[in-house]
Amino acid sequence: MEHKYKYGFATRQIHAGHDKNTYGALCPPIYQTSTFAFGSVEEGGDRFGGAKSGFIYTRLGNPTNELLEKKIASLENGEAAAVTASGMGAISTAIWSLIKSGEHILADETLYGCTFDLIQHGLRNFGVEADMIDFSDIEKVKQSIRPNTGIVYFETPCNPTLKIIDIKEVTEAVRSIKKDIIIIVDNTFATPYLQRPLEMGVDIVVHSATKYLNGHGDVIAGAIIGSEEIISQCKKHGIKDMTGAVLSPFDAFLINRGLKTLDIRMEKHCRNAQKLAEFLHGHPAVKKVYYPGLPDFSGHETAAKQMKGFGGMISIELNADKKRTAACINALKLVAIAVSLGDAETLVEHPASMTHNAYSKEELEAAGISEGLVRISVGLEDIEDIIEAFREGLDELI
Ligand code: 4LM
Repeated sequence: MEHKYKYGFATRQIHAGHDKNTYGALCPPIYQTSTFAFGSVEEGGDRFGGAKSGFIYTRLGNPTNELLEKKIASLENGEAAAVTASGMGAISTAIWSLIKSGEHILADETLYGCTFDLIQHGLRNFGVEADMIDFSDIEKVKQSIRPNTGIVYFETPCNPTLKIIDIKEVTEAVRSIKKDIIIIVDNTFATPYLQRPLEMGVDIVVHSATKYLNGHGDVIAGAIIGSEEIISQCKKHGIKDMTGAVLSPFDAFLINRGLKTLDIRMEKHCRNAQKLAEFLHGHPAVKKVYYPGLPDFSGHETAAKQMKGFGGMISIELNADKKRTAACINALKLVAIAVSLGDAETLVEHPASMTHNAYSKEELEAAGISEGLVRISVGLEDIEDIIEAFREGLDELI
Protein backbone atom coordinates (compact mmCIF):
# COMPACT_ATOMS: atom_id res chain seq x y z
CA MET A 1 0.00 0.00 0.00
CA GLU A 2 1.29 3.42 -0.97
CA HIS A 3 1.81 6.02 1.71
CA LYS A 4 -0.87 8.53 0.86
CA TYR A 5 -0.25 11.10 3.57
CA LYS A 6 1.80 14.21 2.93
CA TYR A 7 3.72 14.42 6.21
CA GLY A 8 5.98 12.03 8.12
CA PHE A 9 4.89 9.91 11.10
CA ALA A 10 5.94 12.31 13.87
CA THR A 11 4.29 15.27 12.15
CA ARG A 12 1.07 13.32 11.71
CA GLN A 13 1.01 12.03 15.29
CA ILE A 14 1.00 15.71 16.36
CA HIS A 15 -1.11 17.40 13.66
CA ALA A 16 -3.32 14.88 11.84
CA GLY A 17 -7.05 15.47 12.17
CA HIS A 18 -6.75 18.85 13.90
CA ASP A 19 -7.96 21.84 11.90
CA LYS A 20 -7.34 24.32 14.76
CA ASN A 21 -11.15 25.03 14.99
CA THR A 22 -13.02 28.33 15.22
CA TYR A 23 -10.95 29.90 18.00
CA GLY A 24 -7.60 28.64 16.81
CA ALA A 25 -6.97 26.60 19.97
CA LEU A 26 -3.64 24.80 19.59
CA CYS A 27 -4.99 21.86 21.57
CA PRO A 28 -8.38 20.64 20.40
CA PRO A 29 -11.38 21.28 22.68
CA ILE A 30 -13.30 18.43 24.29
CA TYR A 31 -16.86 18.28 22.96
CA GLN A 32 -18.19 16.66 26.12
CA THR A 33 -21.78 16.42 24.95
CA SER A 34 -24.15 13.54 24.50
CA THR A 35 -26.36 15.22 21.90
CA PHE A 36 -26.27 18.00 19.26
CA ALA A 37 -29.08 20.52 18.73
CA PHE A 38 -30.64 20.81 15.25
CA GLY A 39 -31.74 24.15 13.71
CA SER A 40 -35.12 22.67 12.83
CA VAL A 41 -37.10 19.43 12.75
CA GLU A 42 -36.35 19.21 9.02
CA GLU A 43 -32.61 19.55 9.59
CA GLY A 44 -32.67 16.81 12.24
CA GLY A 45 -34.48 14.54 9.80
CA ASP A 46 -31.98 15.34 7.06
CA ARG A 47 -29.03 14.50 9.33
CA PHE A 48 -30.62 11.20 10.37
CA GLY A 49 -31.49 10.38 6.79
CA GLY A 50 -28.00 11.26 5.52
CA ALA A 51 -29.16 14.11 3.24
CA LYS A 52 -27.13 16.55 5.37
CA SER A 53 -23.87 15.95 7.20
CA GLY A 54 -23.50 16.96 10.85
CA PHE A 55 -23.35 15.46 14.29
CA ILE A 56 -26.47 13.96 15.87
CA TYR A 57 -25.64 12.10 19.08
CA THR A 58 -22.24 11.05 20.45
CA ARG A 59 -22.88 7.31 20.04
CA LEU A 60 -23.13 8.07 16.31
CA GLY A 61 -20.19 10.50 16.17
CA ASN A 62 -18.47 13.32 18.05
CA PRO A 63 -15.92 15.95 16.87
CA THR A 64 -13.31 15.06 19.55
CA ASN A 65 -13.57 11.38 18.68
CA GLU A 66 -13.50 12.17 14.96
CA LEU A 67 -10.21 14.04 15.33
CA LEU A 68 -8.69 11.01 17.05
CA GLU A 69 -10.09 8.71 14.37
CA LYS A 70 -8.45 10.77 11.63
CA LYS A 71 -5.14 10.72 13.49
CA ILE A 72 -5.14 6.97 14.13
CA ALA A 73 -6.22 6.22 10.53
CA SER A 74 -3.37 8.38 9.30
CA LEU A 75 -0.78 6.68 11.55
CA GLU A 76 -1.87 3.18 10.46
CA ASN A 77 -1.98 4.34 6.82
CA GLY A 78 -5.65 3.42 6.59
CA GLU A 79 -8.58 5.20 4.98
CA ALA A 80 -10.67 5.53 8.13
CA ALA A 81 -10.93 4.56 11.80
CA ALA A 82 -13.50 4.12 14.53
CA VAL A 83 -12.58 4.64 18.16
CA THR A 84 -14.27 2.55 20.83
CA ALA A 85 -14.75 2.33 24.58
CA SER A 86 -12.12 -0.44 24.97
CA GLY A 87 -9.90 -2.77 22.98
CA MET A 88 -12.50 -5.50 23.47
CA GLY A 89 -15.08 -2.99 22.21
CA ALA A 90 -13.02 -2.62 19.02
CA ILE A 91 -12.52 -6.37 18.55
CA SER A 92 -16.13 -7.33 19.26
CA THR A 93 -17.47 -4.45 17.13
CA ALA A 94 -15.30 -5.45 14.16
CA ILE A 95 -16.22 -9.13 14.43
CA TRP A 96 -19.94 -8.59 15.09
CA SER A 97 -20.18 -6.12 12.21
CA LEU A 98 -18.60 -8.46 9.69
CA ILE A 99 -19.38 -12.09 10.62
CA LYS A 100 -22.64 -13.94 10.04
CA SER A 101 -24.10 -16.93 11.80
CA GLY A 102 -22.97 -20.09 9.99
CA GLU A 103 -19.61 -18.58 9.06
CA HIS A 104 -16.23 -19.66 10.36
CA ILE A 105 -13.40 -17.73 12.02
CA LEU A 106 -9.83 -18.96 11.78
CA ALA A 107 -7.65 -17.50 14.52
CA ASP A 108 -4.16 -18.00 15.86
CA GLU A 109 -4.19 -19.88 19.17
CA THR A 110 -2.12 -17.31 21.10
CA LEU A 111 -4.28 -14.27 21.74
CA TYR A 112 -5.09 -11.91 24.59
CA GLY A 113 -7.25 -14.03 26.95
CA CYS A 114 -10.53 -12.13 26.44
CA THR A 115 -10.18 -12.18 22.64
CA PHE A 116 -9.53 -15.92 22.89
CA ASP A 117 -12.63 -16.30 25.07
CA LEU A 118 -14.77 -14.29 22.61
CA ILE A 119 -13.72 -16.36 19.60
CA GLN A 120 -13.36 -19.77 21.24
CA HIS A 121 -16.38 -19.66 23.52
CA GLY A 122 -18.59 -16.55 23.06
CA LEU A 123 -19.20 -16.57 19.30
CA ARG A 124 -20.07 -20.27 19.23
CA ASN A 125 -23.29 -19.45 21.12
CA PHE A 126 -24.34 -17.48 18.05
CA GLY A 127 -23.58 -20.18 15.48
CA VAL A 128 -20.14 -18.91 14.46
CA GLU A 129 -17.64 -21.75 14.08
CA ALA A 130 -14.02 -21.23 15.14
CA ASP A 131 -10.66 -22.92 14.77
CA MET A 132 -7.65 -21.79 16.76
CA ILE A 133 -4.35 -22.98 15.29
CA ASP A 134 -0.68 -22.02 15.18
CA PHE A 135 -0.28 -19.44 12.40
CA SER A 136 3.46 -20.00 12.17
CA ASP A 137 2.56 -23.28 10.43
CA ILE A 138 1.57 -21.79 7.07
CA GLU A 139 0.47 -25.11 5.54
CA LYS A 140 -1.90 -25.60 8.48
CA VAL A 141 -3.30 -22.11 7.87
CA LYS A 142 -4.03 -22.98 4.23
CA GLN A 143 -5.59 -26.32 5.12
CA SER A 144 -7.80 -24.72 7.77
CA ILE A 145 -9.52 -22.25 5.44
CA ARG A 146 -13.06 -23.45 4.76
CA PRO A 147 -15.61 -22.36 2.14
CA ASN A 148 -17.48 -20.56 4.94
CA THR A 149 -14.43 -18.86 6.50
CA GLY A 150 -15.36 -15.19 6.87
CA ILE A 151 -12.61 -13.84 9.13
CA VAL A 152 -8.94 -14.65 9.79
CA TYR A 153 -7.68 -13.14 13.05
CA PHE A 154 -4.27 -12.88 14.71
CA GLU A 155 -1.93 -10.79 16.85
CA THR A 156 1.76 -10.20 16.23
CA PRO A 157 3.71 -10.00 18.47
CA CYS A 158 1.32 -12.31 20.33
CA ASN A 159 0.22 -11.76 23.89
CA PRO A 160 1.95 -13.09 26.01
CA THR A 161 4.59 -15.27 24.28
CA LEU A 162 5.73 -12.58 21.79
CA LYS A 163 5.37 -15.16 19.01
CA ILE A 164 5.88 -13.41 15.68
CA ILE A 165 3.57 -14.19 12.78
CA ASP A 166 4.66 -13.30 9.25
CA ILE A 167 1.86 -10.91 8.23
CA LYS A 168 2.61 -10.96 4.49
CA GLU A 169 3.03 -14.72 4.36
CA VAL A 170 -0.28 -15.38 6.15
CA THR A 171 -2.14 -12.76 4.11
CA GLU A 172 -0.90 -14.15 0.80
CA ALA A 173 -1.57 -17.75 1.86
CA VAL A 174 -5.13 -16.93 2.92
CA ARG A 175 -5.87 -14.98 -0.28
CA SER A 176 -4.43 -17.79 -2.42
CA ILE A 177 -7.19 -20.06 -1.06
CA LYS A 178 -10.12 -17.62 -0.73
CA LYS A 179 -10.07 -13.98 -1.77
CA ASP A 180 -13.04 -12.55 0.12
CA ILE A 181 -11.89 -13.35 3.66
CA ILE A 182 -11.53 -10.39 6.01
CA ILE A 183 -8.11 -10.48 7.68
CA ILE A 184 -7.86 -8.73 11.05
CA VAL A 185 -4.61 -8.05 12.90
CA ASP A 186 -4.42 -6.83 16.50
CA ASN A 187 -1.51 -4.37 16.38
CA THR A 188 -1.60 -3.44 20.09
CA PHE A 189 1.86 -4.77 21.01
CA ALA A 190 3.63 -3.18 18.04
CA THR A 191 1.76 0.12 17.45
CA PRO A 192 1.76 1.78 14.00
CA TYR A 193 5.15 3.30 14.79
CA LEU A 194 6.77 -0.14 14.67
CA GLN A 195 4.48 -2.05 12.30
CA ARG A 196 1.68 -1.26 9.84
CA PRO A 197 -0.26 -4.40 8.88
CA LEU A 198 -2.55 -2.61 6.39
CA GLU A 199 0.54 -1.95 4.25
CA MET A 200 1.13 -5.72 4.25
CA GLY A 201 -2.29 -6.53 2.83
CA VAL A 202 -4.58 -7.07 5.83
CA ASP A 203 -8.07 -5.53 5.83
CA ILE A 204 -8.49 -4.38 9.41
CA VAL A 205 -6.21 -3.38 12.27
CA VAL A 206 -7.60 -3.35 15.80
CA HIS A 207 -6.03 -1.83 18.89
CA SER A 208 -6.37 -1.70 22.57
CA ALA A 209 -5.69 2.06 22.70
CA THR A 210 -5.56 1.59 26.47
CA LYS A 211 -1.94 0.55 25.94
CA TYR A 212 0.84 2.27 23.96
CA LEU A 213 -1.39 4.56 21.87
CA ASN A 214 -2.51 6.38 25.00
CA GLY A 215 0.64 5.42 26.86
CA HIS A 216 -0.17 6.89 30.26
CA GLY A 217 -2.28 4.21 31.93
CA ASP A 218 -5.29 6.46 32.53
CA VAL A 219 -7.77 5.40 29.83
CA ILE A 220 -9.57 2.31 28.55
CA ALA A 221 -10.10 2.58 24.78
CA GLY A 222 -9.88 0.84 21.42
CA ALA A 223 -9.67 1.52 17.71
CA ILE A 224 -10.58 -0.16 14.41
CA ILE A 225 -8.80 0.94 11.22
CA GLY A 226 -9.61 -0.06 7.64
CA SER A 227 -11.34 1.03 4.44
CA GLU A 228 -14.10 3.68 4.48
CA GLU A 229 -16.59 0.93 3.67
CA ILE A 230 -15.59 -1.37 6.53
CA ILE A 231 -15.35 1.43 9.08
CA SER A 232 -18.71 2.82 8.03
CA GLN A 233 -20.21 -0.63 8.63
CA CYS A 234 -18.49 -0.87 12.04
CA LYS A 235 -19.81 2.56 13.03
CA LYS A 236 -23.29 2.58 11.54
CA HIS A 237 -24.08 -0.99 12.44
CA GLY A 238 -21.57 -2.26 15.01
CA ILE A 239 -21.09 0.60 17.46
CA LYS A 240 -24.45 2.28 16.81
CA ASP A 241 -26.73 -0.76 17.11
CA MET A 242 -24.85 -3.75 18.45
CA THR A 243 -22.04 -3.04 20.91
CA GLY A 244 -22.67 0.62 21.76
CA ALA A 245 -18.97 0.71 22.64
CA VAL A 246 -18.61 4.45 22.15
CA LEU A 247 -15.53 6.23 23.52
CA SER A 248 -15.97 9.12 25.93
CA PRO A 249 -14.79 12.41 24.28
CA PHE A 250 -12.70 13.14 27.38
CA ASP A 251 -10.82 9.86 26.87
CA ALA A 252 -10.42 10.65 23.16
CA PHE A 253 -8.78 13.94 24.20
CA LEU A 254 -6.33 12.09 26.47
CA ILE A 255 -5.37 9.59 23.76
CA ASN A 256 -4.90 12.41 21.28
CA ARG A 257 -2.53 14.01 23.78
CA GLY A 258 -0.69 10.74 24.43
CA LEU A 259 -0.25 10.06 20.71
CA LYS A 260 1.82 13.20 20.23
CA THR A 261 4.79 11.39 21.80
CA LEU A 262 4.16 7.86 20.48
CA ASP A 263 7.38 7.66 18.44
CA ILE A 264 9.74 8.79 21.19
CA ARG A 265 7.99 6.66 23.79
CA MET A 266 8.23 3.57 21.55
CA GLU A 267 11.91 4.25 20.84
CA LYS A 268 12.63 4.24 24.58
CA HIS A 269 10.38 1.24 25.30
CA CYS A 270 12.34 -0.67 22.62
CA ARG A 271 15.75 0.47 23.94
CA ASN A 272 14.88 -0.37 27.55
CA ALA A 273 13.36 -3.74 26.62
CA GLN A 274 16.40 -4.73 24.54
CA LYS A 275 18.76 -3.97 27.43
CA LEU A 276 16.56 -5.71 30.00
CA ALA A 277 16.13 -8.76 27.72
CA GLU A 278 19.92 -9.02 27.30
CA PHE A 279 20.41 -8.78 31.07
CA LEU A 280 17.73 -11.42 31.73
CA HIS A 281 19.15 -13.68 29.01
CA GLY A 282 22.46 -13.79 30.86
CA HIS A 283 21.03 -14.30 34.36
CA PRO A 284 21.41 -17.82 35.84
CA ALA A 285 17.91 -17.73 37.44
CA VAL A 286 16.26 -17.24 34.03
CA LYS A 287 15.48 -20.35 31.99
CA LYS A 288 14.11 -18.66 28.87
CA VAL A 289 13.61 -15.12 27.58
CA TYR A 290 10.91 -14.38 25.00
CA TYR A 291 11.88 -11.17 23.23
CA PRO A 292 11.90 -10.64 19.44
CA GLY A 293 15.03 -8.49 19.69
CA LEU A 294 17.21 -11.42 20.83
CA PRO A 295 18.93 -13.07 17.85
CA ASP A 296 18.17 -16.58 19.18
CA PHE A 297 14.42 -15.88 19.52
CA SER A 298 12.44 -17.90 16.97
CA GLY A 299 10.62 -14.89 15.46
CA HIS A 300 13.66 -12.59 15.37
CA GLU A 301 14.17 -12.55 11.61
CA THR A 302 10.52 -12.09 10.74
CA ALA A 303 10.23 -9.34 13.35
CA ALA A 304 13.30 -7.62 11.88
CA LYS A 305 11.64 -7.79 8.45
CA GLN A 306 8.19 -6.47 9.35
CA MET A 307 8.84 -4.25 12.38
CA LYS A 308 10.86 -1.07 12.79
CA GLY A 309 11.86 -2.12 16.35
CA PHE A 310 11.22 -5.07 18.64
CA GLY A 311 8.79 -3.48 21.10
CA GLY A 312 8.60 -3.07 24.85
CA MET A 313 7.20 -6.45 25.92
CA ILE A 314 9.24 -9.35 27.31
CA SER A 315 8.21 -12.67 28.84
CA ILE A 316 10.46 -14.93 30.90
CA GLU A 317 10.47 -18.34 32.51
CA LEU A 318 12.48 -18.75 35.68
CA ASN A 319 14.43 -21.72 36.99
CA ALA A 320 11.94 -21.97 39.85
CA ASP A 321 8.62 -23.56 40.74
CA LYS A 322 5.38 -21.55 40.80
CA LYS A 323 5.71 -20.67 44.49
CA ARG A 324 9.26 -19.35 44.23
CA THR A 325 8.44 -17.53 40.98
CA ALA A 326 5.55 -15.75 42.74
CA ALA A 327 7.73 -14.93 45.76
CA CYS A 328 10.36 -13.45 43.45
CA ILE A 329 7.79 -11.25 41.67
CA ASN A 330 6.16 -10.21 44.96
CA ALA A 331 9.54 -9.01 46.22
CA LEU A 332 10.39 -6.84 43.20
CA LYS A 333 10.91 -3.21 44.05
CA LEU A 334 9.91 -0.35 41.71
CA VAL A 335 8.02 -2.73 39.40
CA ALA A 336 4.21 -2.90 39.80
CA ILE A 337 2.35 -6.22 39.71
CA ALA A 338 -0.45 -5.34 37.32
CA VAL A 339 -2.10 -6.41 34.07
CA SER A 340 -2.18 -4.03 31.08
CA LEU A 341 0.88 -2.75 29.27
CA GLY A 342 2.39 0.14 27.40
CA ASP A 343 2.47 2.54 30.33
CA ALA A 344 5.35 4.68 31.56
CA GLU A 345 5.61 2.36 34.60
CA THR A 346 7.18 -1.11 34.33
CA LEU A 347 4.54 -3.77 35.02
CA VAL A 348 4.77 -7.52 35.61
CA GLU A 349 2.00 -10.09 35.56
CA HIS A 350 1.43 -13.86 35.50
CA PRO A 351 -0.51 -14.67 32.30
CA ALA A 352 -1.64 -18.21 33.23
CA SER A 353 -3.52 -16.95 36.28
CA MET A 354 -4.34 -13.39 35.16
CA THR A 355 -4.69 -12.16 31.54
CA HIS A 356 -5.05 -15.66 30.07
CA ASN A 357 -7.14 -17.39 32.71
CA ALA A 358 -9.91 -18.00 30.14
CA TYR A 359 -7.62 -20.66 28.61
CA SER A 360 -7.98 -24.24 29.87
CA LYS A 361 -4.82 -26.09 30.94
CA GLU A 362 -4.65 -27.81 27.53
CA GLU A 363 -5.27 -24.56 25.64
CA LEU A 364 -2.49 -22.84 27.61
CA GLU A 365 -0.13 -25.65 26.72
CA ALA A 366 -1.06 -25.52 23.01
CA ALA A 367 -0.49 -21.75 22.99
CA GLY A 368 2.90 -22.15 24.67
CA ILE A 369 1.85 -20.28 27.81
CA SER A 370 3.54 -22.14 30.65
CA GLU A 371 2.63 -21.92 34.34
CA GLY A 372 6.03 -20.35 34.91
CA LEU A 373 5.69 -17.58 32.32
CA VAL A 374 6.03 -14.03 33.67
CA ARG A 375 5.21 -11.08 31.38
CA ILE A 376 6.97 -7.74 31.67
CA SER A 377 5.80 -4.47 30.16
CA VAL A 378 9.05 -2.53 30.19
CA GLY A 379 8.41 1.07 31.16
CA LEU A 380 10.14 4.36 30.53
CA GLU A 381 12.10 4.58 33.79
CA ASP A 382 15.94 4.69 33.73
CA ILE A 383 17.02 1.29 32.46
CA GLU A 384 19.70 1.00 35.16
CA ASP A 385 16.96 1.17 37.80
CA ILE A 386 14.76 -1.38 36.03
CA ILE A 387 17.69 -3.80 35.66
CA GLU A 388 18.69 -3.28 39.29
CA ALA A 389 15.14 -4.10 40.44
CA PHE A 390 15.22 -7.40 38.50
CA ARG A 391 18.80 -8.17 39.57
CA GLU A 392 17.85 -7.84 43.24
CA GLY A 393 14.78 -10.06 42.83
CA LEU A 394 16.42 -12.71 40.65
CA ASP A 395 19.63 -12.98 42.67
CA GLU A 396 17.46 -14.39 45.49
CA LEU A 397 16.76 -17.42 43.29
CA ILE A 398 20.37 -18.41 42.66
C1 4LM B 1 -3.31 -7.32 29.14
N1 4LM B 1 -4.71 -6.66 27.31
O1 4LM B 1 -2.76 -8.11 28.34
P1 4LM B 1 -8.90 -3.49 26.50
N2 4LM B 1 -5.78 -6.75 22.45
C2 4LM B 1 -4.64 -7.02 23.12
C3 4LM B 1 -4.57 -6.85 24.51
O2 4LM B 1 -3.42 -7.12 25.12
C4 4LM B 1 -5.72 -6.38 25.19
C5 4LM B 1 -6.89 -6.13 24.47
C6 4LM B 1 -6.87 -6.30 23.11
C7 4LM B 1 -4.54 -6.65 28.69
C8 4LM B 1 -5.47 -6.10 29.52
C9 4LM B 1 -5.65 -6.40 30.93
C10 4LM B 1 -3.46 -7.53 22.37
C11 4LM B 1 -5.70 -6.22 26.63
C12 4LM B 1 -8.15 -5.63 25.13
O3 4LM B 1 -8.38 -3.95 27.82
O4 4LM B 1 -10.33 -3.91 26.29
O5 4LM B 1 -8.64 -2.06 26.19
O6 4LM B 1 -8.03 -4.28 25.37
O7 4LM B 1 -2.81 -7.06 30.24
